[in-house]
Amino acid sequence: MKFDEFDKKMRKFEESLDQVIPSTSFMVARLDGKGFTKLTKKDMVLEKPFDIRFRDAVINTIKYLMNGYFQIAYAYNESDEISLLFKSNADKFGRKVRKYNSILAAETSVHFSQQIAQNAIFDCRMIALPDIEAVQDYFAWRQTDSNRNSVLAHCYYKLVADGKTPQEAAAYLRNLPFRDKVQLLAHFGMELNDIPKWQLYGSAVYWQENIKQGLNPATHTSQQTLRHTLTVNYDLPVGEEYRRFITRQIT
Ligand SMILES: Nc1nc2c(ncn2[C@@H]2O[C@H](COP(=O)(O)OP(=O)(O)OP(=O)(O)O)[C@@H](O)[C@H]2O)c(=O)[nH]1
Ligand SMILES: [Mg+2]
Repeated sequence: MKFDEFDKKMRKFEESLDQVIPSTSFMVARLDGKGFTKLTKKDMVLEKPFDIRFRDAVINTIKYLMNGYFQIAYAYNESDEISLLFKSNADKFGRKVRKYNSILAAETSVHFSQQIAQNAIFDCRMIALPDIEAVQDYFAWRQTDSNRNSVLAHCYYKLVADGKTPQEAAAYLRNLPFRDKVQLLAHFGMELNDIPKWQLYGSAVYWQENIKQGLNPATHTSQQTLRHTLTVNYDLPVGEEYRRFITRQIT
């Protein structure tokens, strides 16, 4: 068989699972740390349930991704997961799912590992969302997940500090409704207002436009330039306000 024919034959197998996200859809990637329960408990010395150094390592990784060649408009972090909303006109890698999944997982794993000085792995899944409402739903969903997980984690560590074994604490909380978990925290003297907002509702990184006063070297006159800089928000709005906020991040 001639090489050209051979190449064509083999490429067909290689491309049979290729998917491309249509330009009419919004593109989101969700990265999640693999086995971070063990990593954060056994391999790192961290405050429980939340540690600001862990959060900052994730935020620094997000900034690295956003400053790179990916066309990212908005990033959201809760626990060991990162959601990235790409700019509507993002066209890198022909919007091929396998490229985004593999390169984002690799970039995130390498950069985060450097931040914490040990090996950590992230997986990645690409998600195609049909319209702005679905984008709002997606981020509202992750924020609600953050809220539930955060309250659960605080309850768990309060129960363990109170003398329950990890198994007993997990079993006690398994089917406990959210409002009862909030009451349990109150029983231990912790109100929701006492918990930092970033632990309850996650953190976000996005672009902001700033006007910078500078000197035009050619004319020696002062001039204003528009700069896009990354901003980190640890005090995100919630509910309907968060949905409106998300809509403003779509570019
Ligand atoms: N101590 C501590 N643990 C954290 C922090 N942030 C995240 N984690 C832990 O990271 C884990 C993330 O949860 P999951 O993603 O569901 O669990 P996982 O072990 O990574 O499992 P897979 O994602 O399925 O591989 C939880 O056990 C959290 O307690 C932190 O700031 N401090
Ligand atoms: Mg994980």
